[in-house]
Amino acid sequence: MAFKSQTDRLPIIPADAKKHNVTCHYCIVGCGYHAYSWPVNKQGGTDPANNVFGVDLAKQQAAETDVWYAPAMYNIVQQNGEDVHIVIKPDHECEVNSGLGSVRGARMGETRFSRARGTQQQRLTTPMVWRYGQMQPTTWEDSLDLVARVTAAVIKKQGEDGLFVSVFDHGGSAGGYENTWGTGKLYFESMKIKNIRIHNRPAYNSEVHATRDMGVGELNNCYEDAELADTLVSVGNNPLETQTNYFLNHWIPNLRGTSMDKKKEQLPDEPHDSARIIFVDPRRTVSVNAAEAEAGSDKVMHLAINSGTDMVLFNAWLTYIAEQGWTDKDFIAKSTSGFDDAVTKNKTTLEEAAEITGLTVDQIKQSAAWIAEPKDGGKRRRTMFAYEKGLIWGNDNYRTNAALVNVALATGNVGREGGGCVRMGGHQEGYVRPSDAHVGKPAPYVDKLLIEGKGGVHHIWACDHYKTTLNAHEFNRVYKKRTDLVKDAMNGVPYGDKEALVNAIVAAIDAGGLFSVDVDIIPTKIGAASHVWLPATESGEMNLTSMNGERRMRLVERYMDPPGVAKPDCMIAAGIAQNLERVLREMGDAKYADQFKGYDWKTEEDAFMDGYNKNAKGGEFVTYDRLRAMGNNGFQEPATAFEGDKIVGTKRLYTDGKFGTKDGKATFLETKWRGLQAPGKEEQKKNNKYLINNGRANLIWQSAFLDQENDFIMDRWPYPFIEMSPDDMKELSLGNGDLVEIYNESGSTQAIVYPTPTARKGETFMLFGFPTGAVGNVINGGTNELILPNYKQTWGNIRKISDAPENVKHMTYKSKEYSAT
Ligand SMILES: Nc1nc2c(c(=O)[nH]1)N[C@H]1C(S)=C(S)[C@@H](COP(=O)(O)OP(=O)(O)OC[C@H]3O[C@@H](n4cnc5c(=O)[nH]c(N)nc54)[C@H](O)[C@@H]3O)O[C@H]1N2
Ligand SMILES: Nc1nc2c(c(=O)[nH]1)N[C@H]1C(S)=C(S)[C@@H](COP(=O)(O)OP(=O)(O)OC[C@H]3O[C@@H](n4cnc5c(=O)[nH]c(N)nc54)[C@H](O)[C@@H]3O)O[C@H]1N2
Ligand code: SF4
Ligand SMILES: [Mo]
Repeated sequence: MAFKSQTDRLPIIPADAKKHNVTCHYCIVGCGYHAYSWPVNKQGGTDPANNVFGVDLAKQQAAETDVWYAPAMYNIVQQNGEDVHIVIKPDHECEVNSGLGSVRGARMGETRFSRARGTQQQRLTTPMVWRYGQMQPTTWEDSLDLVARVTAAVIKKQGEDGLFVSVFDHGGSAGGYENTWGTGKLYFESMKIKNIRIHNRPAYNSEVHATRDMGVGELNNCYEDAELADTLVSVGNNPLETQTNYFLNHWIPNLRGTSMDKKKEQLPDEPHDSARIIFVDPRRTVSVNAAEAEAGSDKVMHLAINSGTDMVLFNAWLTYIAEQGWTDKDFIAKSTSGFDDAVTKNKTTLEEAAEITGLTVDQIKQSAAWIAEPKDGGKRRRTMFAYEKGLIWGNDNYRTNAALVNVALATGNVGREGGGCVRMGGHQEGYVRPSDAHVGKPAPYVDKLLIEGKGGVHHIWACDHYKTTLNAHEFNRVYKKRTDLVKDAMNGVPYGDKEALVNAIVAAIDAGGLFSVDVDIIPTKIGAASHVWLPATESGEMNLTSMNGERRMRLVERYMDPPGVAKPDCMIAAGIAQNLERVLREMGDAKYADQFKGYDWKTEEDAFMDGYNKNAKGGEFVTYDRLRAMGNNGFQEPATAFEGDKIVGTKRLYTDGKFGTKDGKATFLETKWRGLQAPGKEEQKKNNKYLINNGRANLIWQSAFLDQENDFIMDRWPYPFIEMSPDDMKELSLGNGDLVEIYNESGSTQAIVYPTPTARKGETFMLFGFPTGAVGNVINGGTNELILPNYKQTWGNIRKISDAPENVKHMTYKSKEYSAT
């Protein structure tokens, strides 16, 4: 039987409970929540005067009531050392989610650290160092001293290029403006670190260079545009599962026709209908299913292209739309450059495109018409283009990204209501750092350098490459070997003799070793190789700011104590800087030591003021107090003024037709098809039978770092799934839930088989980044010229390891789809 929490009743929130603003820190959407907390020895009552809702809870509430919360939203945490009840429930007044939760965000309560209720006991409560042959708890003073001594010794020997860094660049938790600034100041201002990579890719670069080079920032519209569009185009993106409440609260109303009043009111001079939607994805996702169920299948097109061939489709759209005269000529003339050239150079016939993408000529024609054919009366169609990891981690990222932006620009759909050409996004954003210009372009391929034995120290901030990088099998093998060299050396000297210890570490590094420092909230897979763990706080255990996919900035107020002595990442960065300053001074290098001044922040708010307030565009208008007052609706960046008692924001970008290039004109780019571009992909495809497409599932957040300790999730997914067609299963004699190995020339990994009738033969889909099986092991090291990984185009073979393991036998293997009736 499936897991049940067996909670009979929950305490009622009393009328005088504390109420904090919370933005869900999981995905880009950034849904508004409130955290209610009150002393553990107190409860509210059903009488209107005795509960926070002010209603009679003894009566049955209406179906759509706001007056409820689930066991998953509840916990007992600490505030200033005292136990308090906490309920973290969706905010109905937040424009982003209008009270919706998701199967991730609505579990924020039960995934908090609680000694009283035993949840998330995996959280790190104290720094840990490798000592006497194992990780041992210690103090901040001791651990940071070791980090600083080894880091300084390596920099003295190898220069700053000997320090390798892996670090988040996002908002939400593990990030936020406070923490990107703290780490950015350390590595880009005090130092000029070049061998640095971002959490999700092996170099320090943009995921979407092309659109930026064209002058079009990737988050240029607002969520309301999805309610105003005539046509939605979703490329390589599964929004029901990955941007859930954006899809449910802003796309579905348009597909159902319930945003029609809004359309008529805001855009009165043109005809309106409910939206049509086009999905470009080699696999049928549950988003396609949901769109069909809600809009009717005549309004939904699923273009199931051959993996990695998006660019050809987009070039064919551009060619055909230009031929039909459906372009926005005024906009092209006034606000862009290079249109004619791009149309000539990217010319792709419908037949050519059909051949390469596997679509029919009719599908390509019809989708182009849905995108660009004028509406009745000749008004231009409003089309919103949204893309995410199927494009970003797809074949030939730069050109494919550019080819899509070409279509959006040609049809005049950037900077207008119901338009936009945008990333759907992953985490929230929260980037403010000193310039990274010294890193260069292309940026160093950090993983490759580590595998080649380069670097002496590695600082890791909130990433778990063992689960989430490419070429992971080889990376893990070498990383373990190199860090083991240092562990063995540390085992040979007494920890208390600091000088002997550092000398032994440095000697091991000289012999090919690597010293590893992991800043995380839990012990991770890569952390098993590390020598120091530094415990960080999560969102809610500190004050944290970030913005969502429509640039909506909010403050999450600290609503609970962090576990043990965990600190915000920005304060840990400050601690590393201060210790480096001290150690360098002791070493007699006063000049270099001086570069590590300026970290005397007392709180994360000080880091915010030093970073965002001074450095972000419009940052001078933004303070914690002002953000707090703006509540869960916040404002949309960039801020342009502070008027009355409100921060004034920017709803959409580029409404004036001026873009982010030198001459203000958006630039069309040449995007010629060149097959599977990343080195090794064509061979891999030739040599292996199955496409190992991979990505996300609704229930699981990222590498399951919190989910792995959640009974509900582990009951459903003790192993990663691999979706396979019943035909493929039959050929390999596989039953539901059988444990299989996925293998190729780059490595191997494991998953359980999930029968999927809609999967095409030979095309599988595996959950990414899971603790009990990581797809990264079979992804080869090939990237594009700018060092962007190509996780999605992966091919492997599959063999059975065993019948379904005991802990998956209870699982359902029903279709993940639902029907409208
Ligand atoms: N095969 C394949 N690989 C992929 C992808 C794919 O689609 N397919 N997608 C890529 C993408 S888009 C992403 S974003 C990456 C994700 O890759 P990672 O960033 O490596 O994975 P996460 O699970 O997000 O883990 C982040 C770590 O941060 C820790 N953490 C959480 N909050 C905090 C905090 O506040 N402070 C600190 N210091 N630590 C914290 C967690 O415990 C966890 O160990 O994977 C990439 N890899
Ligand atoms: N539930 C949940 N939500 C999340 C996350 C999570 O871990 N769990 N993570 C967040 C993060 S960090 C990110 S980056 C986003 C990612 O959000 P998405 O990009 O929506 O998610 P993915 O599942 O990685 O990939 C999306 C789709 O790309 C398709 N795809 C594969 N190959 C191709 C191709 O060649 N062409 C096209 N057009 N499509 C292709 C896959 O079939 C898949 O359906 O999700 C965010 N939201
Ligand atoms: S959709 Fe994203 S931001 Fe909203 S509750 Fe779910 S995980 Fe959180
Ligand atoms: Mo991501």
